[in-house]
Amino acid sequence: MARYLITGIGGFIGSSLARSLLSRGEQVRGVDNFSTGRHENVAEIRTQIDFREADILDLDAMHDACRGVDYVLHQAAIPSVPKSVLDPLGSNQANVDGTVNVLIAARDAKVKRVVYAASSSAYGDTPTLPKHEEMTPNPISPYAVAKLASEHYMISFFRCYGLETVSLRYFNIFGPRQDPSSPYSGVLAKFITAMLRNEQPTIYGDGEQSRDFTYIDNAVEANLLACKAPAGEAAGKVFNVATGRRVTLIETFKMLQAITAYKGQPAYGPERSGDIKHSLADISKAARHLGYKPLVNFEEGLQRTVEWYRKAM
Ligand code: UD2
Repeated sequence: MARYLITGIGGFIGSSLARSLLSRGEQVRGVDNFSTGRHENVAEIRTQIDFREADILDLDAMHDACRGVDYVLHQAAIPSVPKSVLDPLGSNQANVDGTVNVLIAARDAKVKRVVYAASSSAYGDTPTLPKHEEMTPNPISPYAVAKLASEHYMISFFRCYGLETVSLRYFNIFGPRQDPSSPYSGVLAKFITAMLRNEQPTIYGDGEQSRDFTYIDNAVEANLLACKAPAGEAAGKVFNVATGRRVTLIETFKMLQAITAYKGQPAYGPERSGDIKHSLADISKAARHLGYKPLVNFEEGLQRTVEWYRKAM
């Protein structure tokens, strides 16, 4: 049995990681400041975890949190491209300064490995598809820059201090517990909940933008593999975590119409600043080094997610 620290355990990805680890008999400690995480996400598992309400910007709290920990899964962040365009400083503090704190605390506590929630946004709008890890990053939004900067810090801490770090570039993760309530929420959480309430979802731009939407179970699996892979395969490296298939927003809307029986049409709004057009991953590096392959495809993931919101709403 190993002890895991999950930063951002109140978030949708952090709380999913916690549930999965608990079901495997692992020990879970978690921190969250509930700036974007939610109490409801951890309420059910609250008695099974060592939970500390803390901000990753608080270095002392991170030192405490890392004590006696084997693996850190660093998920805490202020996500959202448009939010970072409005507040680049806030994005940088949470997404860069916060990461450096977590790394310092993990280094000092002699943690075995830190796995980081990096982002596909690092690639930016490069025309080459699929995106692979050897491409030169081209971040557009402040959020993308911050996520990429933290990846570099991960690598730096491996090179300078020998702390084993792995960055997982998540490609639009979705699934149960993703918060649909903020204007900055992920598109699938917003579309699904709107359509189940018979409300009109809004497409920003022409709807032809595409994403490699990745169901949460695939991201959880990638984290577990990233902890256990031999250091020679994983440490100091960056991996795409995705499915290797992209769908447009219009296609996605139609698929959701079939699942939810929503009869209306989407509204259209202006394209978002900082948005990128197409996103598709090459997942062969993660397959080669981590043994990663997607467990749940997009259609199945959509079905499961709609089912979950149907019950939760
Ligand atoms: C980026 C990253 C993703 C993750 C996420 C965290 C890319 C390709 N992906 O997601 O990996 O780090 O940031 O926030 O950079 N949209 C609508 N209607 C809505 C909401 C969104 O049309 O109500 C559009 C939006 O303009 C975009 C697409 O849907 O074209 C996906 O938006 P998103 O906010 O779900 O995620 P995205 O791609 O910015």
